[in-house]
Amino acid sequence: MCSGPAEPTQRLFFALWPDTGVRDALAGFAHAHIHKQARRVPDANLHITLAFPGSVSASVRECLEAAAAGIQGSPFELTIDRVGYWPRPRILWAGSSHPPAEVWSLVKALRTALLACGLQPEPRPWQAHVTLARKARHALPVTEIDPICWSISEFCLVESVTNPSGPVYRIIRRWPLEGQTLSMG
Ligand code: 2AM
Repeated sequence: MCSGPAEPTQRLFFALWPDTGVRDALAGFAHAHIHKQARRVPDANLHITLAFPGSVSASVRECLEAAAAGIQGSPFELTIDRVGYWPRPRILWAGSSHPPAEVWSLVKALRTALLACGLQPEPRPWQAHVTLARKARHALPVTEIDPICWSISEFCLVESVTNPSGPVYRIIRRWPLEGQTLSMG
């Protein structure tokens, strides 16, 4: 049996995108502390991934967008106060020692959205991190950093396009966290 032409797909992920102040603080730390041998993530690409659908068709994207639009959440603050190193992927990252309950709820809701759209969420437990550099040879000498306070009032769906010069991320939709509460009675 012949198969038809492959359906076009987009590589997508849900993320928290930093505002200019947070991005500059993260980039400032990375520029000051990360050796040039490591491949620093371009400033414009810094983010926290919440869930990773990967390559999906237009109909799955529609399903994900509809599910995301139904997620209710309140704005919250996330403090970036630590850095770490994962030796296997050779990644240097910045993260939060105490991710607030709201971000866990958001991640859980997005995992449910992925499942509802027929996708398998990442089996590894989610870790609140911003990848700062790849191909890093070793950890940084510090594990704590001056806290960067990140006020979060939306999450977004991002497309990742791999160019010869590296990945380019494009925010394709944003959903506000409006703090809606159900009225009782
Ligand atoms: P990383 O920063 O930890 O590498 C775009 O590729 C974003 O999606 C990156 O932030 C990347 O996380 C994340 N990502 C890539 N592949 C992934 C996977 N298989 N599971 C979860 N997140 C992934």
